Amino acid sequence: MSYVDEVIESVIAKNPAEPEFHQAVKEVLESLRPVIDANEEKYRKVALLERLVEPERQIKFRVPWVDDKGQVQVNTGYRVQFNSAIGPYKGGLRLHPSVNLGIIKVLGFEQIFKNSLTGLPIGGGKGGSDFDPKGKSDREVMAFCQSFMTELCKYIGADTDVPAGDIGTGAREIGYMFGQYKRIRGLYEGVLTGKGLSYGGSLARTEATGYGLLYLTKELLKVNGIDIAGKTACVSGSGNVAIYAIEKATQLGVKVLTCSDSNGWVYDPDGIDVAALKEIKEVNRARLTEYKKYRPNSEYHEGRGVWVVKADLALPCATQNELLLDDAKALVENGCIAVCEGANMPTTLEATKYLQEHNVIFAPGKAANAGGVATSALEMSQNSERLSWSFEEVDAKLQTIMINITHNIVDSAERYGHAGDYVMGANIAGFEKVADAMIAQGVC
Ligand code: NDP
Ligand code: 2IT
Repeated sequence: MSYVDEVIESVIAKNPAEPEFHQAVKEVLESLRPVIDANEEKYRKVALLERLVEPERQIKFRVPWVDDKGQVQVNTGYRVQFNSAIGPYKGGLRLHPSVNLGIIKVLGFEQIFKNSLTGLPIGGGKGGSDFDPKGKSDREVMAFCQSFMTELCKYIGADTDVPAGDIGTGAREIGYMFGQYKRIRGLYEGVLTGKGLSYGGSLARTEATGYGLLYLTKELLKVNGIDIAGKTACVSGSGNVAIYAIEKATQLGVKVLTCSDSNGWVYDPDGIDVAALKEIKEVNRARLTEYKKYRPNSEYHEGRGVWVVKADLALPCATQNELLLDDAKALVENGCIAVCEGANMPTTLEATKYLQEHNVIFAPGKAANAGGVATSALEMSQNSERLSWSFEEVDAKLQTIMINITHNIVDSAERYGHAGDYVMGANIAGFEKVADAMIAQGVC
């Protein structure tokens, strides 16, 4: 049996209750086959893959807090510190009822390769809780965040593990967590990123994931001889990533026709109005049903459906497994040119294969959404030197990083004879640096 198959089998045997993790390991290791087969003896000897798929540490803890009725609630908190070969653990905190250890491990595993692709010194980690901030009062969110950080603060630090935002964790949650960390540890340090600008946050971090997605999309289209200006796009989601993807797409001359939340989706034939979207989602924390009040020409539909709208580009920016095989078929039918993932693993494996087989340019999230964590690493740099850079400076660095990632994934795929397979390109480019560092550091 090949080394890759052996390791996949042992991951399934060792983690029987984590089907999402099996899937993620399979996806990555399968596409790394050309590199692993070429170095099999060297990697086997040091059990490189067995170490790569085993988190360095995983922490699971109780998060008790009191709701507005005086009732005690209990959630589960997680932090998976997956790999520190190239830097301190780095990755977001997801607050969503669907969170469990398997999901956090999947996201932490992906984060290793994503963070490596940025070219910056950050290892892979992820965390979160099954707490749902939706519908909670500010006080309840604060009570949860303080309790969560009371335990998490024992395991993180500016040079060990630096969490950030993800689904359900935005500037408000990061603020409450930072306050509690400072209070308990007595340290004013860059322990979290995505902080507010008045206490160590970086300009352009809020915009970074969405903007970065468009910088990569533009460059990847250019590599393929296509100009992004004048194209149409479908976007899913209406959170941090989606909002700033829509904003940058619009600035680049793309008309964005859709966005969505977990209840329904909007079609706006005149192009999504970003200012209206920001007011609904960032200021009022309301639902997309409100959008029609701002744009009477738009349509609101319950349920899912953004991928059936005819557009040149598809940018999934909501959550995992939101672009299914039937959606991929509809996109191909409608002449879609490119799918670039703003979210983490929004496209199922079958849908990805179908798109690639039908010559749709496909950029995986670990490359396409790396602008967020890259800018988090820039926030860490600013915190270390106790300086703040201008928006233009951070944005220029972000653009350079995304352009470098684009060429890196294109070249890596070509190097192994799979030109145009950017999933393989991203996995190989991300893996090589981590593998070198792990081997250089010996058995650890
Ligand atoms: P937000 O919480 O700001 O927004 C999430 C959006 O996705 C909301 O519109 C939400 O709708 C929708 N959504 C969430 N869960 C579901 C679901 N199960 N079904 C349908 N819609 C859903 O999160 P972000 O924008 O930060 O994150 C979006 C994606 O991007 C995630 O996959 C995240 O991991 C990834 N990502 C985020 C980065 C960042 O810097 N924030 C960086 C890199 C990747 P509703 O409000 O109704 O729940
Ligand atoms: O998935 C991701 O890359 C993020 N949620 C951002 C992580 C970070 O540390 O900024």
